[in-house]
Amino acid sequence: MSDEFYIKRCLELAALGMGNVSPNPMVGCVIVLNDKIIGEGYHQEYGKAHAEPNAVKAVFDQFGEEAEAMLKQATAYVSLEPCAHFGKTPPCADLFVKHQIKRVVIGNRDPFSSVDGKGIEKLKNAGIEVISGVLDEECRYLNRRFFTRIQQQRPYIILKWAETANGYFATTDGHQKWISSALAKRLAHRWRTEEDAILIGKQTAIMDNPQLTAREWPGKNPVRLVIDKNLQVPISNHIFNIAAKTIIFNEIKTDVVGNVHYIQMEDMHFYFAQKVAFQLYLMDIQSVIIEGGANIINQFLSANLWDEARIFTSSNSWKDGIPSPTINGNLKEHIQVENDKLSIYINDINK
Ligand code: AOF
Ligand code: ZN
Repeated sequence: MSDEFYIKRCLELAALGMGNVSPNPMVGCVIVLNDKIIGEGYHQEYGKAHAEPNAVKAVFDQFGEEAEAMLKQATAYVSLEPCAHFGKTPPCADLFVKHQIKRVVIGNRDPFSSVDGKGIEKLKNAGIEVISGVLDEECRYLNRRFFTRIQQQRPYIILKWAETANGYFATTDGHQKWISSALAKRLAHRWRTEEDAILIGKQTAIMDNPQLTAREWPGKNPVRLVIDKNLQVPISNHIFNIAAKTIIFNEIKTDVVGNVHYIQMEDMHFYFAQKVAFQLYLMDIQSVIIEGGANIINQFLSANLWDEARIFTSSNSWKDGIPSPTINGNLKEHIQVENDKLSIYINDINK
């Protein structure tokens, strides 16, 4: 099988870590001898073992004493450059050197400054044959959140909204009948499990009283972020319940009350989107899905601070309403989700 074939397998394994490894990247590793996979591993949880030690362990678990000799003849495939630093775990490049792996094939070079080529260098210095850049684009796409944080000092930003067939913006309040075809709602909840945080404005928090949890999909709830300059959202609203951590960006106070964190910001209206994005970066929030309202979404759009837009369009038309935001990106996918059409746009200008 080709190098691409095994890197693809690494990507499948890596994706199993989705939702559990942020702000680390998702990484998969496959160890191959004589065109047979002898061990597989992936980075399963933030702070725990990286993909490579898990794969090496799998070889030892299966082959016991023979493993050592097998590794000396094997190729290790990794979707991201093996790390070179002592972080929460020892360097993965050292592990390959220790076992004298014959050849290492890599997807992306790791842009993280403690690694960034140093892992490859360690391997090469030890006489290991190294190939990198295999399926570079696919690997990068899987870790687009990680790359955005490291290279742009901001989280990966996904805009999500629903609109009517004739272009009116629909929130999830009283009008939610049409957008929440059961499947669209489950999909939206799945998306929530995949991101670190979910963001809404005061208006949406007050009018819709949403929970912002991922009730209809197994996985973790994102951190709830609410923009509420003057602290006007009533404390009885769902966003203050204990289902998830909540952060309120405001101009009044910095404080922690149970699971609710208040973060004071100055002059929020100036460079609003930039300030919020940078604050999230400082808090190690690597990705955010913005679910409204139109005003918040328009601010991120006009600052060109967005990476993906996921838009449900219903088959219904309204007589009037708030015009939905206009999007200037590349259409990546068009999917029919029951009665709704889902369009996914990618912002190529930021790449
Ligand atoms: C790898 N294999 O599976 C992953 C890597 O804090 P630590 O020790 O977990 O290190 C985190 C950094 O290591 C992270 O920013 C990224 O550069 C790299 N992640 N490297 O060799 C892996 N997850
Ligand atoms: Zn590592």
